[in-house]
Amino acid sequence: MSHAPMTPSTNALARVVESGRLVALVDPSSPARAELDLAVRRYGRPLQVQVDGRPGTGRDTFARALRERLSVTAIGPGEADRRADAPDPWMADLWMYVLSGPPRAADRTAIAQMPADRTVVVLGKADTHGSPEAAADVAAACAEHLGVPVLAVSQLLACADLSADEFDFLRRLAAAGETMPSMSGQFLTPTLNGYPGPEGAGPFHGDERVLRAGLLRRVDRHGIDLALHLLAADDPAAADDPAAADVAALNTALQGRSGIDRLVTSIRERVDLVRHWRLTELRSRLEIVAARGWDRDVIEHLLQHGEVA
Ligand SMILES: Nc1nc2c(ncn2[C@@H]2O[C@H](COP(=O)(O)OP(=O)(O)OP(=O)(O)O)[C@@H](O)[C@H]2O)c(=O)[nH]1
Ligand SMILES: [Mg+2]
Repeated sequence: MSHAPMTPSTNALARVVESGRLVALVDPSSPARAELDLAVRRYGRPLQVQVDGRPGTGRDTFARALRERLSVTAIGPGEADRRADAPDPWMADLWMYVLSGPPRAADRTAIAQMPADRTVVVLGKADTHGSPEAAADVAAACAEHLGVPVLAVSQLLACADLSADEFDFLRRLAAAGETMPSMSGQFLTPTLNGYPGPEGAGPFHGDERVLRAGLLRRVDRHGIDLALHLLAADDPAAADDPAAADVAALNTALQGRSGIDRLVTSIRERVDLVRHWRLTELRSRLEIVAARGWDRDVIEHLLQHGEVA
């Protein structure tokens, strides 16, 4: 989808609203004042991203990853109540479509209905493809099928927030030389009871099954595998990749391997488009205000000439 280039008057309108001068155009007692206030706040609201995809592809987790790692306002399909907190009405600026493998007919249909210039397609659950290289290959095949770029992201890893207890338990597993079994279910079997932990940490006495089930749910098999590698390979004294130093460092290391940061570029590339659509929205709001007759002259002049009469 293409869009009209910014006209000089739209550019000037942008300057007026972005410099905070829009509301001051009308008298504080004008009935238009509240409308302009609202229009300005909507224009300046944080970036809003809507996450879509087929059920089960990890859409809600993806939206959480965007919020927690990239600080954008994002909602997935299971989080409609979040819209209540958003400036009313919720309007997406960007769409992210989550695939979990090669696109199916339903994906193509859904993607075709989204605004092409503001839609970013991702291969989610990238960690389930065995290796980053394998995930990149699948993403490249998806991109070829769809004719748009597709980035591989592990949204669950991006949300990694292991607790101190989980960190301690993983450290003990790594010290005991345990690795992630090929069948996830086998990981649930306790092995550590009474096992003397790493140096200085006494024998283990927690609820191993609960910890193991929690880890699988929270970072899945690949996250556990990665954590065990980082904790086993890492020398806490080494300054270059101190993932084993503490739980915060491990969480940061896991998040850093999620690929979520690469979406920053995809978002930045679309910021001008978002600005364009927000100005279009602002214009139509102002047209409605002028049509009501409130401060009609000053607003119409602004819309036509992009400046104050
Ligand atoms: N391995 C892995 N699992 C993930 C990832 N993201 C989400 N999941 C899991 O996939 C399941 C579905 O995740 P949701 O985020 O609820 O996905 P959804 O698309 O909203 O799914 P529904 O609400 O069930 O339609 C959960 O068990 C998640 O833990 C990921 O990046 N990697
Ligand atoms: Mg969901």
